[in-house]
Amino acid sequence: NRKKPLVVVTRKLPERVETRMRELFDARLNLDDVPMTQAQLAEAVKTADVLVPTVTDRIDASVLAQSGGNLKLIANFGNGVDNIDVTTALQRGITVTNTPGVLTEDTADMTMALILAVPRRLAEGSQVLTGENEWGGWSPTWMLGHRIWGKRLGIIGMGRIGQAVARRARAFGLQIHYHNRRRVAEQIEEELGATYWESLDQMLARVDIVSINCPHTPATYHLLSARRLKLLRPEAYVVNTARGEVIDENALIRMIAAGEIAGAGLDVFEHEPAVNPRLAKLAREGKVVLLPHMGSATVEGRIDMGEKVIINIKTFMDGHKPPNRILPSML
Ligand code: 8YV
Repeated sequence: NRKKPLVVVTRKLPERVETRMRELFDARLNLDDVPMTQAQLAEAVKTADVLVPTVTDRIDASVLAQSGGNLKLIANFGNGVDNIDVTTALQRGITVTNTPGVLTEDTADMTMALILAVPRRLAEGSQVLTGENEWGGWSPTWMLGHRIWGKRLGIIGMGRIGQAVARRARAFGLQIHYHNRRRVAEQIEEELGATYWESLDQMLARVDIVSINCPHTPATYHLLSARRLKLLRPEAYVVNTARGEVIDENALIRMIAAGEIAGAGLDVFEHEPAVNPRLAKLAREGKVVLLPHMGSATVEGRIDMGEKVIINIKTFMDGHKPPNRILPSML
């Protein structure tokens, strides 16, 4: 009759997940769903055996410095682990896991939605009927967007989500180009009809739509820098469902406002939850479509993510290596 591990969960999770966690663990759940402060996080890691943070928790070196001998596992509720100082955690002997695989298709759907929404003026059209503007009736030259069929999509990051985006985009008649740290297997390239660009710069100069699908790491911070954004053609669109930090957001805003880039579909931002007010202005002008980090936000997906977290904790507590460990080579 082993003592149940003390598992601290920083945000409210789907009920089914919380019920299961209560059964299996000594679960401290955040039922109010108020984000924990840095001080509360530091307090939590002093006693917890396992911490379950989300994207809104910054588990940095100063929080980790407070961790007592108990904390052995950080089971992130989410795929991206840029909210956690993983290097410091590993140095302190703490295992870190994430929830890959279960949010791939949902995030790819949202990416595709943005790839369609911006060129086809979805938000603007809806605004005509729901906002203050009046619909004067159909006209042959009114509300014309741009076709995506036949255009070139450049995917940055050809992991699970990038490939799921490519499959969808291909079905919509887009030509698939990609840049990745490593070239993917030939069979996958063939299946996706994807062209690999070792040079991101060269790819950017040739594509009509760019989709960011890579993680945020020190190597990808501002990967779309002001210099690289300038390589895009003025007709190009940028879509980001990964992390805001991968794009120099100020440069993107400046260039869209100046007509040097056609527009953007953004689900993530550099300083979430704060969103640069200039983006809202561009949205009113129909140049950008903005979503509040909803890429993986489905009822089904959140339950699947919770189940992944539980499997990682259980496996770890049973003395085995959890399936979704973050290894130094992934950082
Ligand atoms: C989640 C995400 O909303 O998994 C990720 O990396 O960005 C989203 O799926 C968030 O991370 C939950 O913590």
